Amino acid sequence: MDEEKKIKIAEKIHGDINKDGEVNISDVTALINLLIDYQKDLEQFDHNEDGKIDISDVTYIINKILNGEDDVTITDLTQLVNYINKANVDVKSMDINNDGIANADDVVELINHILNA
Ligand SMILES: [Ca+2]
Ligand SMILES: [Ca+2]
Ligand SMILES: [Ca+2]
Repeated sequence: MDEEKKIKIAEKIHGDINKDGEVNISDVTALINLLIDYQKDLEQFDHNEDGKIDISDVTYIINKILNGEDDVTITDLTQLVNYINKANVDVKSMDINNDGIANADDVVELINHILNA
């Protein structure tokens, strides 16, 4: 396969996790490692438990604080906003099947792409 074609495939499935221009088994390993880290982030920051960390979690916490619920604090809000502002978490690059969520399904999707390539 020529280099251009490899890169085209990589772009098409967003599966080139380690950015070496090819989509292969090393990307599956890289994706799994990213997801393990991301899972820890989700446990801490996915307050509304929809599998994503985004502005809806900020709204969720603000509403809880306004309602006087005591299971979240301003500290939770600050940590969440700081997390969202960090540029190094790229759910899009992990979201192989484009459903907006990065999880084990995306690993399966990536493996299928590689097997069918
Ligand atoms: Ca790669
Ligand atoms: Ca969420
Ligand atoms: Ca996904």
